[in-house]
This record gives sequence, structure tokens and C-alpha cells, in this order.
Amino acid sequence: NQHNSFLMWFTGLSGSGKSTIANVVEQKLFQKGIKTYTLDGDNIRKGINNDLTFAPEDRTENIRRIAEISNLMIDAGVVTLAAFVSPYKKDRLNIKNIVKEDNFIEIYINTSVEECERRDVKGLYKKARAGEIKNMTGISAPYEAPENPDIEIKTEEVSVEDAANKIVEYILPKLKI
Ligand code: GGZ
Repeated sequence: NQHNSFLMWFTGLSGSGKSTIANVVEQKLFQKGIKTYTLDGDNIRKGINNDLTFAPEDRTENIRRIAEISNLMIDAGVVTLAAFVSPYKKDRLNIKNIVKEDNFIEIYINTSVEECERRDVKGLYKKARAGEIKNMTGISAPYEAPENPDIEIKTEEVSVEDAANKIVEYILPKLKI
């Protein structure tokens, strides 16, 4: 009952659906008896990275630390999911210098900024428009979309369930259970 472990990295705008899809993927892997853990803003930015802002250099450091933590989790045999905006191409590339490239799966949750702003689950886009939040990705800070992600999910066209199934089908052969 040993399996490979690796890092599934979800990138996309705030409100794009990264955590929602990651959580369903995790449920499906749990049903198969696979040990997983999800890193996201809730457990990282409120904890170990609570010293970091959304300025570009702090986002870079945020992603670097998350990659190092993910590397430890992989070492421990855990299939790791990470859901972070991670808007800079160079920061995402750097993950592959920390986690072995073969162990890194990039999943682009592609939701337009118009749709994220329409959903505005946390009211952050509204605050950004009002100038109450600086450096809001998609509004006042850039998002550099992946050019060659391993998986791309267009959430305006695909259901959460179908997206999660697509991701699970992609990774099952890599698990080599
Ligand atoms: C982007 C922000 C910002 C700004 C607060 N820009 O939808 P959420 O709330 O839960 O996800 C977003 C989260 C982004 O943190 P990350 O660690 O993923 O960002 S990065 O990878 O770029 O370091 C959003 C909230 O924090 N949030 N301010 N200005 N998202």
C-alpha cells in the first residue's frame, strides 16, 4: 500500500475555485485510501506566513516557503495539494527547483477576472475597486497565466465535479499504487 507522493499546485485568481476543486479532489483521493493534505491561505497565511503581505516580494517568499513545506510533506509520503494565487511565472518556476520537477503538477484554474469579480465570495474585489485593498490580483496587480500547465480547468465551462474527476484521472497513474 505504498504510493508515490507529489505536489498538485493549483494556481488562479482569488475566487477562481482553486480551494473548492482541491477539496473535492482530496475527498476522492481519501475514498481511495490515499493520504493527502491541502495547503492554502487559511492554514499558511494565517500561520507560518502571517508576516507576509501581498507585495510582489512577499508573494515570492510566500510561494518559496510553501514549496519547501510541500517538499517535506512529499518526503513524508503525503500527496500534497496547494491552492495559492501564485500570480508570478518565475515564482511558480522556482517551485520546480525546490520540489523535484517530476513531483510537481501545475493545475491552472482558469476563471476570468470578470467572473471572479461577479462571484466576489469574500467581497475583496469590491474593496479593491474602492481602493481599500492594494495589490489585488486581477485588479491592481498582475496575474501571469501559465502557458503550459499540466491541467487547465475552465470553471465557466466545467462543473466542479467534472473538474475534480479530470484531475484525479490525470494523477491516478502517477500514484503507482
Ligand atoms: C490577492 C488577496 C489579496 C490581494 C487578500 N491579492 O480568495 P481568497 O482571498 O481566499 O484567496 C486570496 C488569498 C491569496 O493568498 P495567496 O497566498 O494565495 O496569494 S499569493 O500566492 O499571491 O501569495 C484572497 C486573499 O488571500 N487576498 N488580499 N491583494 N488575494
